[in-house]
Amino acid sequence: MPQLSIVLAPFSGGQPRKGVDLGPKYMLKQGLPTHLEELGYDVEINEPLAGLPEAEEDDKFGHIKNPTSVGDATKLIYENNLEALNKNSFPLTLGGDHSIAIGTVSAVLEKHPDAGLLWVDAHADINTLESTISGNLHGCPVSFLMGLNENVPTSLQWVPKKLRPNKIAYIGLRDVDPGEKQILKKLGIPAFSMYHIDRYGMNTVIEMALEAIGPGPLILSYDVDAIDPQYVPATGTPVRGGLTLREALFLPERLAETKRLVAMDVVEVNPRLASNDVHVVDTISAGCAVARCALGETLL
Ligand code: EXY
Ligand code: MN
Ligand code: MN
Ligand code: MN
Repeated sequence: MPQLSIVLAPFSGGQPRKGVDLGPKYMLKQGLPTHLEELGYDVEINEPLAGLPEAEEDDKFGHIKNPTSVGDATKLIYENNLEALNKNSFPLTLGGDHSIAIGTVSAVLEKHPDAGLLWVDAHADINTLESTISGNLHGCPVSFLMGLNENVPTSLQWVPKKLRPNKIAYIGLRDVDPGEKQILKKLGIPAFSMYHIDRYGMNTVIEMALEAIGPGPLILSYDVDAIDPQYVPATGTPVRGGLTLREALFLPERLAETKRLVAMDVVEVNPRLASNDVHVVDTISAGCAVARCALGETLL
């Protein structure tokens, strides 16, 4: 029986809005563990952040917010993901904000140095400590994974920096900061925006993204704000003009078919930002469906 570790990452310190830490609890309550068992997995639930104190508001590194708690939380998530991978279990990490991918992606690259990363998001999350205007670390995880920062706060110095620019591809981008555009261009990082999805269709975009990162195991880091806010309203940085629900689910369905996925994250679900119960249900259902599709659920 394939093993699956659901790694709970109720962490909100990478951005300012409370409630993104409730994501894992809501996704569990929707029945995700049972649904994954029904798909044939032997499921365990890990809570690496249990006991981690809440971020102190005055923790700053220049204008960068909460570097200590982001460093501490991501290290615990890294260790837990690596433990799962080492016992041949698939880590499905439920966020939390997207800063947690510093931990998950680092763990996979430790275990599988040849792994490629698909970053599904409205945002590129590749700001450096210099380029970030907001100072929110959920906008910066990729720069840490690639080692693009010179003066790294002590708490984040553990990050191995193993991600190469030719082993990541973005899908779904539509809100990229000018500084981030420069970095993407300079490093030649394959990035497929909503324009490319309209132009070529999701199926072809997936083929192009896989071609760009080459062979090897795959990590899927899925920010639910890639999906249009009409389907996923309860998220911290919604941007209109996103993926339809079918495009959003076809992507993980297609990746499951490749049998190359070794880990995934579902992040930025924030039930507290819903203006009514329907918004909560829509958002949580979409997040859970993304996970189930990546893990082999099919329509027929
Ligand atoms: N680029 C903006 C920033 O760096 O603050 C917005 C980032 C939003 C990040 C969300 C998680 O994808
Ligand atoms: Mn993101
Ligand atoms: Mn390998
Ligand atoms: Mn995003």
